Amino acid sequence: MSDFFKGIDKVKYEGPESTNPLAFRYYNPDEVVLGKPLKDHLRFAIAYWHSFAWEGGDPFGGRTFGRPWFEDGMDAARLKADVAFDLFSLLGAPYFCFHDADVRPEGEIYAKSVKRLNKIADLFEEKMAETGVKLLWGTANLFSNRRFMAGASTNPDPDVFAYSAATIKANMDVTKRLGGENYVLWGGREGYETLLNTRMGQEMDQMGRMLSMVVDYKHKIGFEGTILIEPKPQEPTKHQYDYDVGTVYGFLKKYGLENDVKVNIEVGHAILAGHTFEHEVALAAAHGIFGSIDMNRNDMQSGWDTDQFPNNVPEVAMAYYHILKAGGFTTGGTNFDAKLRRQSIDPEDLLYGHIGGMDTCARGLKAAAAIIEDGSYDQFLEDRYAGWKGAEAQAMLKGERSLEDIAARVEKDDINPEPRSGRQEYLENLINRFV
Ligand code: XUL
Ligand code: CO
Repeated sequence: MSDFFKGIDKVKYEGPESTNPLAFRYYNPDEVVLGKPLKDHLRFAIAYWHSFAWEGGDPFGGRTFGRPWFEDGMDAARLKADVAFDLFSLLGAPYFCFHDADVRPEGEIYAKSVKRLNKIADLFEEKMAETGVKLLWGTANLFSNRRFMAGASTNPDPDVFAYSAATIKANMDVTKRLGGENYVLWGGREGYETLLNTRMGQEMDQMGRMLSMVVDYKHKIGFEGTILIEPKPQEPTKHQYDYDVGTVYGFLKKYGLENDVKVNIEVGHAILAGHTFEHEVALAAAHGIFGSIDMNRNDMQSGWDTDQFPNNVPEVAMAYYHILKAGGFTTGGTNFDAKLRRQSIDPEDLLYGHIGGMDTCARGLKAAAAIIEDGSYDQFLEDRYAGWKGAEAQAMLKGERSLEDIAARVEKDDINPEPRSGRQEYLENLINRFV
């Protein structure tokens, strides 16, 4: 244990009446909901980048956080790992997630970066064995270094494509070695700033090729985790190819990867794409590509990705409802892709952020479970679509009827549909009983 969190004890569940700011009021990891402990439903993960690598800068000013590991070099990286595992343990978070660039200093050449990554992975192996904390997913940072400014797999320079492929390979190797349950690809620079200098079709083919190689390599090394794409419409590039779940699904279909790749859906990215978070979750479930979530919230007044900790129960409850209806997480989980505000400079702020986020998610999940247990919402949907159970409706759906067949029946039976209320306000009130 490092002394960064000196004086702070392991966070415990104390119940809704507790006034202790360093206790959980709703997240009781062992509480059984719908037959499963909360910790196994939620599968919380802490993101290394926001909590340990981010320095508190904004476009108008630099670092605000004072952290003893904010220097270059492997000693600093080791100290950062010590503190990271301290936080995971204090919070009782079962998982963590990282990019290569979060955990090791970059080397002057590729081989050196990989060597350093593997050194830190050795340390992670020890710490994971000691603490029982597991890896939800690993990923490569293919967006911060200036070599990636025009894209990673979508770069006009094939050497950048090659460098990216090599970097992904190294990160998949490390993720497999650490027993990671997923491998994530977020294409921060996979898009363009101006069409004037961009061949979109060619760039998409490059991206399709890279993803196909990732899937081949996964099978080759026997990585049992899930490959996940994380959609986002823009930021940093103006147009990103992985815009949203629907766009990613079309991309996967085009390159024949829809059975090998799923999605990691982030709250703030859904909002940026003009959707609700639950829309993205429900659509992924409908396509059979739901994988995992990056939990956070956006500031509704700003048009960018603010990555704040979630604190709005209704906002997360319906997302967990759709996750539960889809059968819950398998290899996925709830990763806090959330960072402190830049004035929150103290070690305990890292705990407040995560405690609030974990409590919000626990309340959301419990509300979702209560909606399911109550059953009246599900019954409403059942009734609304009940007509489709009829023999003729099934025949239409199964392709056993042509347009002419249907037209003949409509004419013969004098079919004249009577509109029925969609009951939106009734449903909003119904859901409000639980959230
Ligand atoms: C960026 C973002 C990333 C991914 C991993 O908006 O969400 O942190 O989650 O690369
Ligand atoms: Co994310």
